[in-house]
Amino acid sequence: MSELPVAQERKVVTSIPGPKSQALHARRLAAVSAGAGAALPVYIEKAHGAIVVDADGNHLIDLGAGIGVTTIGHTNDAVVKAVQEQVANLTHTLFTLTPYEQYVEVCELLNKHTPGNHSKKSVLFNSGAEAVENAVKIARKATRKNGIVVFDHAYHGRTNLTYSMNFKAAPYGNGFGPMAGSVQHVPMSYPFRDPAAMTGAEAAQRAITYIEKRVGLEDLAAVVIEPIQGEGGFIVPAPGFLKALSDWTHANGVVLIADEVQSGIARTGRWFASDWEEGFEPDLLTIAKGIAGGMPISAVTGRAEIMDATHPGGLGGTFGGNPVAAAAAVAVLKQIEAGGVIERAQQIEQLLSARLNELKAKYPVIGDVRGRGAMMALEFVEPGTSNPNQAAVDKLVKHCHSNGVLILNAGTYYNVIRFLPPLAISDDLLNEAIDVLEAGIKEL
Ligand code: PLZ
Repeated sequence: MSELPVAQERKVVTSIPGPKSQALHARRLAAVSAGAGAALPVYIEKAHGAIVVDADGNHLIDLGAGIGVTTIGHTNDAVVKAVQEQVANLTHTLFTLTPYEQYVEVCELLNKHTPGNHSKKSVLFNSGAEAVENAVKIARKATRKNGIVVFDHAYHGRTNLTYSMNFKAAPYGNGFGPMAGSVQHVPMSYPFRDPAAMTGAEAAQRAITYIEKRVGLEDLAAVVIEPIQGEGGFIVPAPGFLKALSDWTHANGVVLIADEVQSGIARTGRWFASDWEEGFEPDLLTIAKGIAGGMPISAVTGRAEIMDATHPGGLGGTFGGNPVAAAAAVAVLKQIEAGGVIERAQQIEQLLSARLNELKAKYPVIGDVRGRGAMMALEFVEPGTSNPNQAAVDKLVKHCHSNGVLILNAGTYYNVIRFLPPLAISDDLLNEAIDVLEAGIKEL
């Protein structure tokens, strides 16, 4: 369906970045704010499946999917078709003025496939940060309280409220004026770095004690947690942690918000990462990234009584749930519903976890392998210790990029390599990308 076929193969034909990318980068440096960073300045012209093609004709294996966005695959045929048809019919009305069906359909699909059998409603926005902002607004309105609890290593966005919710002040918050108030950070369950025998329930109790002592229940509106932390380094909390937390919030009238912006929409081998923990029942979910194959759209989905507590007119925005993006989301959600997509994420986990655990057994610079589905990571350490090894990750990321594998780092200490491939990736491409990574590890 994409205009020119994109061969699903790695092909490095120039240095990376090549001359055309370098020329484009010079233009960019003159025209674009320095505040927008550039992790890998190769300028991409087209993409399909799991391959992105740059201006110089290099074909790179994509292990990042634009940070977990093109989960269904680049230029997925059904998404391209839905967008092309929709863009020719209707591009905008503003849903809160004169509505259209696609918005409603996205909400119906999300209400159906998010965790929990309770009655649910949804509302649509443009970005992950906007979804998180609105989930907090909704929780505050429903509880008539202000306080928000977030976790160490969390990432929630780049708006004033959401950068105040991030764990890392640098680079997200520093120098950007007063942080939003009423946000408190408490300890996360981080099995690789927690005391060896600490269970999920114990880690939850540690967090709850912080909440009770430092924050108090009196003014606490919501607890916001990524069920698998994304930017923080794909930290999977110990089993039982999420359930104990939601048991506590439910018992205390606090809204539990699961930020599934990175972990949601088939990424982890379930519809949502929250589905992996029996008994974990978030009240609200924030959803974005993988929902629409690259089109910008996000959602808050959750308990109908909480979602309806906001007065009519209290939620909205000009572009939220735009018809073209909504049509793309319907195309993605229906493919997941039809079967095969979630199963593919599970197969990718099997392949990745076998290969990555082999690497860990061979190379003491790898301290931990973790994750679920097509959301897995390696945490690098100074061999024989658990000291974070950012230098190794920096070298490996460079090595992979030079060899046509687009790979992302992550982690509070920048010492994690994360795998977020489009689910359209073949086993062969995935194996080839890991071979490239292994060659880099050997050279360390
Ligand atoms: N919540 C869990 O992962 C976005 C950030 C990229 P937006 N993560 C990628 C960057 O450097 O800006 C994210 C997330 C979780 C919220 C967000 C925010 O989503 O769509 O970037 O606003």
